[in-house]
Amino acid sequence: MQFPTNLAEAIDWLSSFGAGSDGGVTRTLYSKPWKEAQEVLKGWMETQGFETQYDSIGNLFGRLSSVDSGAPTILVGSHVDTVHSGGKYDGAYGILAAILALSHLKKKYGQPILNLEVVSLCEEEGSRFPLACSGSGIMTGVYSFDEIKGVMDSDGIGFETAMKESGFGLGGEKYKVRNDIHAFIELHIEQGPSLEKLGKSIGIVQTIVGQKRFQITVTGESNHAGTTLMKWRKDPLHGAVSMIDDLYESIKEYDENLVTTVGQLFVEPNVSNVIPSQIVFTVDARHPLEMVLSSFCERFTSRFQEIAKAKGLGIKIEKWHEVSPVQMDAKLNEILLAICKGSDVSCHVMNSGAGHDAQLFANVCPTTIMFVPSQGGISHSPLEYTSTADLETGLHVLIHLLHQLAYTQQKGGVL
Ligand code: HGY
Ligand code: MN
Ligand code: MN
Repeated sequence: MQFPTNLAEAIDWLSSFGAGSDGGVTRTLYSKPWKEAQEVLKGWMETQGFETQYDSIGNLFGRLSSVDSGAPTILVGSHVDTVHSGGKYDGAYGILAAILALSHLKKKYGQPILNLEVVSLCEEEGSRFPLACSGSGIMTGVYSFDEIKGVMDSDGIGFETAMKESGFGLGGEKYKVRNDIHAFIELHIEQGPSLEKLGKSIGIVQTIVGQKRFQITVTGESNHAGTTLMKWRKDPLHGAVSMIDDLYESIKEYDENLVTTVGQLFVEPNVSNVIPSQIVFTVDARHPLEMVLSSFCERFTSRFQEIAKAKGLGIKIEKWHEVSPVQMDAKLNEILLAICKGSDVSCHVMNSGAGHDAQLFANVCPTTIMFVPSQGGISHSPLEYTSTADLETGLHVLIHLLHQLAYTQQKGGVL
């Protein structure tokens, strides 16, 4: 296997695992391309002299041990899974840059004072199972394995079954939550237009917005499209359309930082001359303030109930993901700001509208995430693109940050 020697090569190399004919990348949790990607990342890390290992759910680690085995660990990385037909950079960039950064630091400075560890997190997107950030969530103890092991994908395959088929699995033992993480650092594409519009090279994230994701099931009476008068109908699609319209109308009463998306809509039986029996659609809502997010979600869920009642329809509202807004670590961000200033790298302090694994790590250790620009702000698409120059700037800042955290501090670290 020919491993990459630089970031641009690495991005193309990793994106070949799960590459689609539309130029997108699909690497869902425990799929074949997902496993191949983890395996080749493991191989590459080993050529760099890192000690590699998987944990029992498939998070992959590459460790550069400290001179002092009892030292705490600085963890750096991102997620290896993607959305369906996603881009080359979302998640992958953070893993690849971390490997190159540790390899550079090892070559230039030798063993660190604090342990340095790359992590390729198994799942963040929620693109196979109705759960997101399972890799970081289990690792940090925010999620318990028991609460997610039975979750099913759209083919009815359970999380634990898929995990074991992929060669992982809790042999009955409880997951050992990592409590040795001194700080978590994530380098990621912005997935939005701000840095490009402002002409800035680095985004320093202050707050990652909170998000709540729902699955809504509306049921009615399926019947013949020709013989059933409108007054006799209990049409769940008509109900769903009223609900979705109400959702997009009501959001106008809130500030522009509240966003909501209906990303999926399934019609049963999905036949043109049959009144549907059931509609399933998703709602994703996000805001930097928990209070606003909760009030919006309470409002739309009660409105959906009212609409269903008025139309004689059944409704089931399931919230399958929620994560609160989190602040990134002020001390880490102060160091980042100083590094950018010292290296004459333009930066912008901002919020993240996208969710990230950093949101989970922030529950257990000082955490920050920094961004590089996304061309046109496009992401979760084959058109996702970040220039090599911008990728390299992010890597440069990451190297400086990791050097400061793991090579220049006493055992107690800087935080
Ligand atoms: O959906 C998100 O916020 C992230 O890109 N998974
Ligand atoms: Mn991501
Ligand atoms: Mn993503």
